[in-house]
Amino acid sequence: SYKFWQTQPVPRFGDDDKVVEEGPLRIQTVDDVSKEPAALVDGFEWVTMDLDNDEEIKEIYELLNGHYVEDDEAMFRFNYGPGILKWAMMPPGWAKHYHVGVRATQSRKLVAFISAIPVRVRVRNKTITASEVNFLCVHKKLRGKRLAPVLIKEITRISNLHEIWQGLYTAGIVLPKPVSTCRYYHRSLDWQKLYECSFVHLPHGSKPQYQIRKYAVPDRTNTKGLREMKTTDIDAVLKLMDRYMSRFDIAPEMSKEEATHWFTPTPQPGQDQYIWSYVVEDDNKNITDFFSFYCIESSAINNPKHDIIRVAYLFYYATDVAFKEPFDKSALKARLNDLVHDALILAKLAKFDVFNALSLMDNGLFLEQQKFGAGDGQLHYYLFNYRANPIAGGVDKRNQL
Ligand code: YNC
Ligand code: MG
Repeated sequence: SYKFWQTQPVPRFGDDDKVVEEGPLRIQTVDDVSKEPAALVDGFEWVTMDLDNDEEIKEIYELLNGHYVEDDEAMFRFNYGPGILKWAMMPPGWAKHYHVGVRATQSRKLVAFISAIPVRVRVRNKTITASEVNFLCVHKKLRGKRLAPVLIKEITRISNLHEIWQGLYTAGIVLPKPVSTCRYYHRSLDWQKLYECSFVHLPHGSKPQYQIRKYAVPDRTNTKGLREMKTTDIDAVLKLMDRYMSRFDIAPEMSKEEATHWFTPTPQPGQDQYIWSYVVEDDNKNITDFFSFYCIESSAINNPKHDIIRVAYLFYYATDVAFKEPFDKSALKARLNDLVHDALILAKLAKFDVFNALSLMDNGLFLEQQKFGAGDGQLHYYLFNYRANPIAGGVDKRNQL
């Protein structure tokens, strides 16, 4: 098996025990890279998608809305709106050539897509430039025809032509070979609606009103000095985040422009909000804490009562409590619980139905106390053309889950 992946520069299963020297698996130069895309089967052609063109972003939106990631029981499918798609695929450094589509030659219909963004990511003590690949999607009628490997090779070729030799990606399926694996956790905010969507079940011996009460949250936040983040906070937030993230084995390295994009995007007229960012400012005007979450709606497939659920995803966060010397795990735990509790309140006020988080960073310190429940989904993290030792659940070494 893995007929395609076994031909690619990725680690194999089986050589788990020995500690390896981390670095690229294959070294190439631009001269080794084909200047033309591989031919597609008859009747299909490569296109570059223009996300600034309203028609073309709509085509990508419609392909993904109908054919992108579903849960195992096909009850929900991601429904990224045009606004969040542009946010995700057009950060600083984005380029049109990383928005790769396949069209049917006759009908002009968009039938497949793959994208990448350039990122800097630190893996332990080394920082690499990588293509972060996302939104790989093949129309349901073209599944199982080995089109996905062709798309992956094309985004690799284009990255290589621009002297990017490493890749970073996540998937729900197991491929050779995850560098880290996380679990999804869900915290109900509108239990009744989630129940009507079969997203949650009534625990044996419970009653709906007990569940509703269990997940109720206050209607105002608690943390003194908590306020919405502004673009003028970026320097302080970046400094706080850099220091906080240095505690983990894998972390992004963001420029000021990237942090501005990811945390305080410029809203486009008429577009719904999809990112929420907050800071805590103390009496001396220092930014001591930061957290953010973003919105991806999911379509409730074939549900008679509800069309979509609004899902908040915990994004980055940081707190200076982590820098206390000596390290005080219980103080960090208390602070993170306060912050995430406020995040839940803010998400509820913003009409979210559920709040998601992964088993990474310091999330193990608050998931249980904040009434998150383990989901059945896993998220595997992969590096392309980079050999690295496994990273335990993305969790701080001093602070295992
Ligand atoms: C997947 N998600 O194993 P083998 S995540 C990678 N990521 O190859 P076919 C995948 N590979 O096993 P289909 C994959 N899913 O023979 C399948 N594969 O070695 C592998 N779903 O190809 C699979 N989006 O075309 C097998 O399969 C081969 O028609 C089979 O198409 C697959 O965006 C897919 O889940 C996923 O749209 C497109 O099922 C289709 O089934 C679909 O016969 C719903 O393909 C949507 C969905 C995936 C979301 C994502 C990240 C993708 C990362 C791709 C890898 C990037 C590598 C780095 C490149 C840059 C490097 C530089 C520099
Ligand atoms: Mg296919």
